[in-house]
Amino acid sequence: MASTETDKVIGLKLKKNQPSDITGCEMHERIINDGVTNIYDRFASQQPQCGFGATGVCCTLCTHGPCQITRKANMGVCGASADLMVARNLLNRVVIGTAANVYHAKNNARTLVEIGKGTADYVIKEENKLRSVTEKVGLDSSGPINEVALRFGTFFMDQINSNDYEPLKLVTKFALPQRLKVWESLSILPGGPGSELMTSLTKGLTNMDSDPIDLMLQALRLGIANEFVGLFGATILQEIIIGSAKPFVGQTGISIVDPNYVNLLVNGHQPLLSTKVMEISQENEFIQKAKAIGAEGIKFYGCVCEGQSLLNLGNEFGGVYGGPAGNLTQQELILATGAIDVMFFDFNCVLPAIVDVAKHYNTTLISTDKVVRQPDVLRLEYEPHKANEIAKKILDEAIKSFSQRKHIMTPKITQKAMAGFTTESVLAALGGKLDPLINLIADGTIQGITAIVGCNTVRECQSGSMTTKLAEELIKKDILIISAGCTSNPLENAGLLDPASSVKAGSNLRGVCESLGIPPVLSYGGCNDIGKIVGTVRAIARHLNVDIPQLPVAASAPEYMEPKALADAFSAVALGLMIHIAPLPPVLGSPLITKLLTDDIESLTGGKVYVELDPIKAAKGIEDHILLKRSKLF
Ligand code: XCC
Repeated sequence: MASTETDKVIGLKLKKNQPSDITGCEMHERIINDGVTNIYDRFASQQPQCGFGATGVCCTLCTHGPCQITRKANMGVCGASADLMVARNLLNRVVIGTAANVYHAKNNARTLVEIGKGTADYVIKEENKLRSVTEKVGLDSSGPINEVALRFGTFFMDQINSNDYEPLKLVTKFALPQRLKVWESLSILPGGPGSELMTSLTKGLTNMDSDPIDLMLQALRLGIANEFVGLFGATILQEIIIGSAKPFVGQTGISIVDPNYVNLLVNGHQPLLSTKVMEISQENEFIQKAKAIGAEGIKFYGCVCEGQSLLNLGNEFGGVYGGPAGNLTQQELILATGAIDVMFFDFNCVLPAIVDVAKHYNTTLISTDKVVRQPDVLRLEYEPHKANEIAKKILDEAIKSFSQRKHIMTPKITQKAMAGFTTESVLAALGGKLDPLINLIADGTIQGITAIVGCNTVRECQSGSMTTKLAEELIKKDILIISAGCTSNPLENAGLLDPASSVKAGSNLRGVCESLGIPPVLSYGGCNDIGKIVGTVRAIARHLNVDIPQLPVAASAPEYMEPKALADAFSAVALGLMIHIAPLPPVLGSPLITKLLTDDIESLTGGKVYVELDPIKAAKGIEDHILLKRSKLF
């Protein structure tokens, strides 16, 4: 996109309930004209929404309720205070988020075990990484690679299922020693997440745990398990099986959908199957089948986090991967091109309404994991030993669906994006050592690092605009951005993953980006890749021999939307990071919990939550935090 067009996107005057980018607006208009349901219009029809739910003071757990805290009732029927309701509601959401991330990790571990047994349709891509993590957890890393896979995969499964009274080895072996001490002193060093989740759910029962502080400490335990199993753990396993990210320049946006091809869209977070579909789509049998029905070939696109994860794998699949087409709020708009033949989903975030949208645009939907089922939607559910067979069936469905297309409309503006960063590739760009990055931070050329992560929301018409404005403000202040999750999508739409966007950065950061040929926003992939960002932060802390809270770094989830993001926020706070959050989390009904999370908790873990809905003010708050840390460290 030319810079004048990019400016138009950024400067676009937002009307209520519409996307924040030109292409999104074009497709939104189309979907409205077609009379098809969409997230923007549904958000409008939900207004005004419930203030009790929004501030966390509504309890629906028992038949005495629903109870709400009002001016005339400062307790529920059971006597639950606003503090208890807020804390319990929050813990229950952190439970759901952690469970989902651990479920994802478990699927990866199962695949590794089956590779070890020789029954999976996969081989090990990153042998060295597997041997190194196996050694790190104290297991024998020698011998045939399949035996190592079985050993580490079994160990990982056992970790998930271990008791909550035995400290999790994945934490004790990988965390910084300074962090372990903090967590031990607070008694929040977690055990196996399966068991921790059971304990948390039990605490969250009515008339069980009525200590709001204890409920929040439990949420921190889950946050730690979430990071080391659900985020870091899941991505390490994934890298071992399908390979690590490498810097790569691709195209992004809804317009990448090319109507001349048989088109598949994957939506979710678990790329083991989608990479298999891409691999098999290059076989002559499928290329010929596509050509026989008049298509030029087969193309593949990603939506939500998986789109970002796949972009990060680079050019692995011979050009089959067209790129990330959109975020959660755009999935209906992508189908509205009328040129998606199959959309398959392997995890969240697939909107229930997609079933109606897909009917209108003749897209075949397929669920590929048992946790994401929809009525009347075809199920071809992933199992490690059936991946080849399922991939072929998905491709056949797409070829069958191609001839049933009608109403095609593809917009024009695509965007160039450089992605594929990890600790390793950032180090490689700097000559293989951390010193150059540390020196740049120490001398103030880079003031600090902010991880902008998580979702996009249509709330208050943010839809990417909050994320983009925040990032633009921060890079002006010479703060380097690392992104992971759906946040990368609006940042791509705004051109901030294009190295040319370094002109928007402060002069010092701009100089670094131009000399290295990188953008001022480095994408690490999907939201599970947040674990890799933490890996980079840990490496910097280790190098400087300090603890994470001492570093000039911060996190932000500027458009957080759902429970996985809340679990990740508790991971960040436990790790000692300040995490900026918008929109308002459901805690304001409790002065105690609000103060705990935004203030008091800093004296316990070193981390805290910072809530600010204005992107300019949020950037200033993050800068102040980074400057304070700098003044103490250097
Ligand atoms: Fe869903 Fe990850 Fe959020 Fe995107 S970022 S809206 S969870 S897909 Ni996690």
